[in-house]
Parts: sequence; structure tokens; C-alpha cells
Amino acid sequence: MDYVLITANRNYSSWSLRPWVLMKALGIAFEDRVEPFTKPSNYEEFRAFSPTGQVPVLLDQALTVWDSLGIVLYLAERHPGVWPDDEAARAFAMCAIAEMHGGFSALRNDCTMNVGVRVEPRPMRPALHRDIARIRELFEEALDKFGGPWLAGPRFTALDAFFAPVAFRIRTYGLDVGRGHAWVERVLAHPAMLQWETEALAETWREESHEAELAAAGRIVADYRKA
Ligand SMILES: N[C@@H](CCC(=O)N[C@@H](CS)C(=O)NCC(=O)O)C(=O)O
Repeated sequence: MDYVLITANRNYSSWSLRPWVLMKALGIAFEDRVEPFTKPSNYEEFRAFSPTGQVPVLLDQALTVWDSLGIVLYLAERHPGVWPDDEAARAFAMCAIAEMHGGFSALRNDCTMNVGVRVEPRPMRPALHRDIARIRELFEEALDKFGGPWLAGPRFTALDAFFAPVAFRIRTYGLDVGRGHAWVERVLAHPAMLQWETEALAETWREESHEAELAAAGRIVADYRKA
């Protein structure tokens, strides 16, 4: 096996999930190396294998490929099926992935990914309402235009992978994405997502700063993680 994908805690690491779920869903084999967060900043330790001190990182023999978007673009040049076949769906996927990669900061900050818990969110600030409304609009437009059941049409593609962490956030915080829920339910039931979730629930390590972000996000109404 030539690829090694380095990711962090299943429960917290949203950026890690993107290439991981894509590679699993497309059947691209890789050695799965987990480097858990041990403190608020793991920069020094992660610099041993990652130029940014962050995960995910893909190692392809002597080559280091970093950043979730860089990894997906690299894989797209080597494996079929990363992008949708249909030209309009491909353009939509590229734009929505770019939008997700560079935006949605309120959603990212206020609703941090925490797979194993359910939260009644605090009253939301306008920026978060805008992010959720935009997610809903994107999902509904994608499903209407490309016919579902996946965001870009009949197959799971990079577009689904980039929004997969959002599906966990939607469930954790009970966010309303209208008709987009059809996709949320579908992606949460994907075998790769179920594997990620099972591994997240089995984790016994906790990282203080991620737990503090969760406490700030609202009232925890359920915690399914192993104690
Ligand atoms: N733009 C980067 C962001 C990666 C990122 O923020 N990764 C987080 C984990 S989800 C990280 O490694 N944080 C290091 C730390 O917490 O010390 C990407 O898309 O890969």
C-alpha cells in the first residue's frame, strides 16, 4: 500500500474527515495513521510530518501532500470518480468546495464538529444564521439540479466528502437545512461515515480545548462517547 493518510481524533477532526471519507468511499486503499490531539496546539509535534503542523496529510512514498483540498486535488489526478462526470455538476462541485474551504467561519467556530454528542445550541448570532441558510440553499440547489441522491448526482464525490463534516454538525446541533436533510440522512448512513462514527464513539481520549468549545456552543443533551 503506497498511501499513508495521517488524520487526528475521529470525534473532533473535521478537516481530517474530508479526504478520509472520500478515499474510503471510492475504495482508494491507504494506511490509516491517527495522530491524536493531546493539547490545544499540537503544532510542534505535527511539524514532524506536516509542513503546516496540521492534519490531514497524505504521504505517497517520498511525497508529502498537505491540506484537505490539496489532497483531494492530488487524488483527482490519479483516481477516477473524485469529480462528478457531468460538466455542470463538476463546476458546481468545484465552486461549492472552494466556498466551503474558505468560508463558513461562523458555522465552523460556533458549531465545532463533535460526532458523539447532541447539543441544544445557544441563541445563534446572525452570521451563523446566514451560514446555515447558505448551506440549505446549496444543498437544495444541488439536489434539485443534479437529481440526488448525492449532492452532485448519482455518485458519492468530493463534494459529498467536503460537506460530510457539516452533516455531523447538523445532527449534533439539530440545524435546519430544509430539503437538504435527505442528503444528511443519506451521507450519515454511508458505510464510511458509519465507520468514522463508530471509531469516534469508541475514543476515550478527550482534549480540553475542544471540550471547552463544545460547552460554549450550548447545552449538551446527550453524549454517546465511551467514558
Ligand atoms: N486548511 C487545512 C486546515 C487543517 C486543520 O485546521 N487541521 C486541524 C485539525 S481538524 C489541525 O491539524 N489542528 C492542529 C492542532 O489542533 O494543533 C486543511 O484543509 O487541511
